[in-house]
Amino acid sequence: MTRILPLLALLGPFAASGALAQEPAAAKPTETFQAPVKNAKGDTIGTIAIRDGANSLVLRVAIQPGGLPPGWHGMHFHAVGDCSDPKFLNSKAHVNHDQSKHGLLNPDGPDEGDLPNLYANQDGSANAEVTSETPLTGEGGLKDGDGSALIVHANEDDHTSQPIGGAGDRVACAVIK
Ligand SMILES: [Cu+2]
Ligand SMILES: [Zn+2]
Repeated sequence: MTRILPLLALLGPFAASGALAQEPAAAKPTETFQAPVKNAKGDTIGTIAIRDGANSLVLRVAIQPGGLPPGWHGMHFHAVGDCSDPKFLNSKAHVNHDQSKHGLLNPDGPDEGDLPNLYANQDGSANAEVTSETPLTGEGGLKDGDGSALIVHANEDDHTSQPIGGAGDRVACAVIK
């Protein structure tokens, strides 16, 4: 035993450097972000939590009871991190860097802002976790110069029609900046 241990100690560094040489560039560290979700009156109705890691951005949405009308709601990343007006029009259109068509089910889509629908329960609460290929930071990231916003719409997104899948008014907003 006493002879084997020093031998392993000697081999250890070589084995480790050999493994590292085959790895791709260092994996992107996971970045996190949290923000309140506000309704048209400016009241906080929930939170968003984002984790952006090596393979995907993971968005968790948690809406309190009474926060939303029951049923399905379109949900998108909009281009500007501004929730200051009651209709949330300051958040502008969907994040869309390459003139893609809107819609997760559109053959000419999706744009970078498109996300699955959010379902609110009978009590108006909602919890969901969805992924997006749009990064939090860096090229094309949500935290660009003017930020971005997560918008929840009054109606569900059909994921096909232009410009926003028939999702209607904007009813909730979270600044991502
Ligand atoms: Cu939208
Ligand atoms: Zn879209």
